[in-house]
Amino acid sequence: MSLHAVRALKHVPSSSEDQFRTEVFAGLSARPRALSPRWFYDRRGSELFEAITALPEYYLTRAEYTILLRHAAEIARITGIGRALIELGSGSSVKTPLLLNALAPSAYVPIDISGDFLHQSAAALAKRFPALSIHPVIADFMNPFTLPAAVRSLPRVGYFAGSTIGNMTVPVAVEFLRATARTLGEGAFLLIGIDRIKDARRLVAAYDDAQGVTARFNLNLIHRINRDLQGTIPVGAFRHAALWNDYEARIEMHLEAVHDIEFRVAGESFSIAERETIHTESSLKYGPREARTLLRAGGWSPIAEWTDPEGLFALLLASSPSSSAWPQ
Ligand code: AVI
Repeated sequence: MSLHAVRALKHVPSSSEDQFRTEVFAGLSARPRALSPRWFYDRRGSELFEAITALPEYYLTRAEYTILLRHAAEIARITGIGRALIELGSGSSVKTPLLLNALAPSAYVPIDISGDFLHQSAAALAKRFPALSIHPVIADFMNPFTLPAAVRSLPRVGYFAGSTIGNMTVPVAVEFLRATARTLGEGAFLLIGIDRIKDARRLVAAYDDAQGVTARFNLNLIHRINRDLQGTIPVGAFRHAALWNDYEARIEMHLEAVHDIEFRVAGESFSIAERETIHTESSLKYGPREARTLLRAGGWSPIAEWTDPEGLFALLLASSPSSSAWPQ
């Protein structure tokens, strides 16, 4: 990708700050209080997430990497080479190169809401793959978006890594999968990483690591509110909490007040009592059958799947239906 293309990246629309304010007001006023995890990913949050992926307790990224290392060639045999690779998320410096090498895409389209991070990772990949045509798109892939003109006539394979689908509720995940099927079009493939249900202690450790990186990631949301919405929230008044909700099959992350707090955000007053929490993220985990059912509900046909040797994480390959079987 040329520097020109990097500079041509659009800025996140200013309305996103209005949306942040609206969602923070609504989330802090709701009972239980909750904020969307998508607000984690400012520049610092994206850096902290990258650090999380290297933690000993956070097995997800390593497991998915191992699967790609072992099976990328097999994936390419099924999809064929030379498709446009559309990555939903800005791409990881370790996993994406494995796919780029195996799939030999005719174009690579990373899509991410964080312009800074997208810019950085696209530039790093451009250095490593100078012949690759890269078309970064700043967009929230939860909303409809248009693929760059350069890839519109190419067959496509989508990649949604890291079990990010786990951060969506089931109805939202189904809606996302259906929207992705429409964007990628007939004859497309989707390669998707989905974390599996497993021992609760292992799951909780992955979201409450000994070095406290996940805690900093969670607490960064308060720094972001203070910075972007003129907040006066005392960061030290919150602690990071991660728990396994077995009934909902999800890890929940919360920010828990360690004492009663009063603060202001963009001129509005809020108070939170000691031990009350703000629910900041759910990370749903799926068994093998539930994962396939989810894909089918989203309009995709699962055709192959692979796991790491410990069976911690799964990578599923699905195909989009022909027009006659198009999901309604
Ligand atoms: C991005 N997503 C898949 C991560 C997860 O595992 O749910 C976000 C994360 N939250 C805490 N650690 C990692």
